[in-house]
Amino acid sequence: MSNTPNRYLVTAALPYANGPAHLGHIAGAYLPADIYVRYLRLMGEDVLFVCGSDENGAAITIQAKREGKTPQEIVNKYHAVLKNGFANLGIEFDIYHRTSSALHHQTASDFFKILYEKGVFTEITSEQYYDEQFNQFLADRYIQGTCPKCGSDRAYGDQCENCGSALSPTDLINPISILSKQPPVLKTTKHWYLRMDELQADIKNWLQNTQENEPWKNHVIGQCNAWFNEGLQPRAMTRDLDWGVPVPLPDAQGKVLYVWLDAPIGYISATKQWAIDKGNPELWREYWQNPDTKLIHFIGKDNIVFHCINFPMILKAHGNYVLPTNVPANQFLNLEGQKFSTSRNHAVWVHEYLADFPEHQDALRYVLAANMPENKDSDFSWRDFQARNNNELLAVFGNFVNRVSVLMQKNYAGSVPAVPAHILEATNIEFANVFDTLQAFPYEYDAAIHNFEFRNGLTELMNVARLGNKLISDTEPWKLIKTNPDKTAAILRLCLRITAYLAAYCQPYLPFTAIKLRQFLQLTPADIQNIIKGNYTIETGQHVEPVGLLFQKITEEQINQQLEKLQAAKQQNPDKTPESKPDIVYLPQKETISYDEFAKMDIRVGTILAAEKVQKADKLLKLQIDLGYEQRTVVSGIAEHYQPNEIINQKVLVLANLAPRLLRGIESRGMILMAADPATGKLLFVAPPNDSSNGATVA
Ligand code: B3M
Ligand code: ZN
Repeated sequence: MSNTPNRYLVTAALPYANGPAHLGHIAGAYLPADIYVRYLRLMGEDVLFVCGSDENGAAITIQAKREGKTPQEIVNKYHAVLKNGFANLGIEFDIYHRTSSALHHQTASDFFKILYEKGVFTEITSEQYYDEQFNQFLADRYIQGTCPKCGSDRAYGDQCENCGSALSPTDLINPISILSKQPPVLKTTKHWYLRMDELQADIKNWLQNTQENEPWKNHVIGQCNAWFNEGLQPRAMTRDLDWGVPVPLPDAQGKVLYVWLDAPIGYISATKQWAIDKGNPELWREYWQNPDTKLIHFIGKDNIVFHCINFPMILKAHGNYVLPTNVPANQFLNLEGQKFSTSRNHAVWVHEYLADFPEHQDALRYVLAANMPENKDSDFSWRDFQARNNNELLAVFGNFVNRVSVLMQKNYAGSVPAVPAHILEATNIEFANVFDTLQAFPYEYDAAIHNFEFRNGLTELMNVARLGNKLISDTEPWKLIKTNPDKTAAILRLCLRITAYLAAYCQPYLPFTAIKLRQFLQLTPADIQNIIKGNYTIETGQHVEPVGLLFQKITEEQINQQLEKLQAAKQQNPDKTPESKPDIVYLPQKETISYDEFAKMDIRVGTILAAEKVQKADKLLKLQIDLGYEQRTVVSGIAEHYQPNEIINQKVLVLANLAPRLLRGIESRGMILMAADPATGKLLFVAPPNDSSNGATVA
């Protein structure tokens, strides 16, 4: 709420144009970005919001093979689906660009050349899998084989989707090329690796300094620190592929830029295209090169290292670019208690939602914002969607506005009634709490949004609607008008004031509703500014239009249809389980103990705040655990099962009163409870629900 506008460049992760977007994507990056941007615009800040389709990489070429199309046909199709999906949900980018464009190719290519000249790459020749029938090197995703960790025979070269382990193609047992279905051969190939090891110290320093001015989310910093503690390694910035931005070097035939370099430069090329479209091609520099710009990246947690370490490293090495001010990454949204899965079609697709629930964009925005996975994974369920729409959005917000509209039409034919000054004053004094709340609300709302606490911001907004509902319920204007018409009129004016605040401030979350409210109160842009500045006045005789129903009830039938749809998808795409399951060996049960012996154990709910490998101990991780009443160090033998960065924010059960033990010179205070899977040997967290409080006792 400053007088001179700040300049913001806001980005949302570029989705791969190999499929449509689902609700997990929306809650993860696009909705929070849009709420943030809409609020900044409302506050008169200078803000540019860029995004686009990521149209390069192996994901696209695989999809093309699957659909029997060319990569260009695939990206054309899904670029349109993604773009329309966002637009129809009210996600308002200033530009939605694409990385198959000539401008992007040029920008990324030039960027690579400058980095190359600065000497930040090292050329490494290594052996990689090659398909002799198709005459091409195989991207990690093009190789399938048996997972060395769990035995699933459908693991990919980068990851086993059965057990979640991160893999390298050479880890796979019996690898097969998904192109020819033949075993690939190892062949040497040269790539350009970013010296992340050499650049680590510098970027770590930058990240620390940035924190001093602007706190970042704990889970984001935790993940970065886990990477730093492990030590960054050089990472290939090029790939053998025939689709994407060619490596602009003479000895690089058949090689393209890798996503880690190519995709974030897409933000820059999108900004350049926006500037060209504006008729001022150099304007992009204001956003990328003027040090006053605040650059904010909205992403999901799988892209944290990419945006917090890799991209800033590249920008810094290039020089003359701003670095991110904040990266408010979200965690993941689940669907009905399970991960979204594209391959199993366990998903709610944006375009299908919009077809099934036309005119219900704000209902979805509301529910996704209320459940946003800001600091931990959260869940979308159709029952919760129905309950929040019917019991909150409709029963609180919609009901209040509707009551005001009906009272205004019925009693005053839509014209703001006159009230004798002394009655107006007396009524305003009687309901001073309404003014107090309306005065405090913008500051709390502002703080929530600037802290990326969008759930809290929404609660603040709904509290304004609750305030209005309570005022009407307490005063019952439909009765009061018979005995005290002047006071009733004064109360209605107060209700209109509350509605005006809702009209202005619901815009970031509920933009479709905001349009209706502005029409209802006939608000001009100047009126909106006055509401924000706290000096909006309601004049006698001012006209209000009848407002139709803002929200519609979601029926049982609609919900059942959606649940059936999910169930049908599950039956068509059952979980892919390994064909040959290893024999299960159950450990014999231990000897019987008394209840008193059990009751001596103090088991508590905790959260892993930080994790790092213990030097020279393959099995051990050093964990920092928040137990609510205190934080402590626990050394746990899970290092062969989990990478430090994947367990930050994991909820755990801790045997809290275990006598301290010294492990590799570290005092370990307590023990994490793990389940050892009898089939795979994998250690799994015995995880309490995400909403359980740290320090809660277990018995
Ligand atoms: N499409 C990769 C991913 O989804 C990529 C993100 C680009 S953001 C610059 O993980
Ligand atoms: Zn596995």
